[in-house]
Amino acid sequence: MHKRVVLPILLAGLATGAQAAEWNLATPYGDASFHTQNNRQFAEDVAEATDGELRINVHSGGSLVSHAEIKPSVRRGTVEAGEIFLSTLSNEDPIYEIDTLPGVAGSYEDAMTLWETTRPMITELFADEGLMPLYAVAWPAQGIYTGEALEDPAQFEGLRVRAPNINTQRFVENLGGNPTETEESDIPTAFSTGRVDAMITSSATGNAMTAWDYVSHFTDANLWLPKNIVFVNRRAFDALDEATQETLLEAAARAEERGWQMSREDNEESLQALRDNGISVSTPNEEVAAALQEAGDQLFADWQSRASETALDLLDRYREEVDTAE
Ligand code: PCA
Repeated sequence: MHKRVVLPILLAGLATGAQAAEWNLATPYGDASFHTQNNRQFAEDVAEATDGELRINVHSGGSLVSHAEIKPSVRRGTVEAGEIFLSTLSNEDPIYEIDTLPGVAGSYEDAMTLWETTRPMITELFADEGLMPLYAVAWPAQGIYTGEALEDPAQFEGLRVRAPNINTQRFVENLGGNPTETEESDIPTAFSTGRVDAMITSSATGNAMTAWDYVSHFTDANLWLPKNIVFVNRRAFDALDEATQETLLEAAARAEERGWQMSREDNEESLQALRDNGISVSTPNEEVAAALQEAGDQLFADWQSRASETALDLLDRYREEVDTAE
């Protein structure tokens, strides 16, 4: 009885001669993150479109390797694919910080134009390391979570603020605060052990990390829309047959489009969830806005002094694009 079922499957495998591949994709973000959900959908799309020829296992929450180890592991090929917070690469090239600068891209449209403009340079830098970007997706705009209403910039004095990357840490310093870099998954511990009083992140992360357990106010300051990038080891990609490569890239393009849409929707849902759980959500008052502007200007000047000619040219090109689009 069994033979009738098994034999055709075996023959089908022999006929294509294909060797099914199984990849691991490591992400630092948890299952509650829309990025992780998008990655899982991407993996499902790939498995379905390739008839299981390429299966991608998504390992969430830093369970396979830690955030800092994801890119080195994918370079070595011990992990085939990974997702990271792009701006954590700022020590490699200031281009990676361009999406965490205030006053550059403060809407999804502009953030997408910024990605399209900088994608070729980032793709080249990744290629130099034997890596290939698959897609990048923006987080909702970054804002400030505090334990009290943020009404006076003097409140930043000595405030211990959790930040997700170096640039945000500098921003906090410019405001007079005391920054600590903390992984998203470590946010609850950072608050519960009293290491931080406040944090800069998105509505999405505030919601995923149940910010209401630690803070009471979210100042939706629309600072910037930083991105995650999903990438693959080039050798692993080259080892796939051409049809599978094509299918993978098509699924990646769809994941990018879907991801940006998910980000918009998550922002709305998360802002609502914050409110529903008792967090007061507001925009910065004039004094706070002025202080954020000043700290941002300083941050930008610092970036400009470090950025390469190519990065500065790309910023100019991006600005031209945005101006003509208006
Ligand atoms: N969430 C991630 C990165 C930016 C964001 O909105 C974090 O805070 O770590």
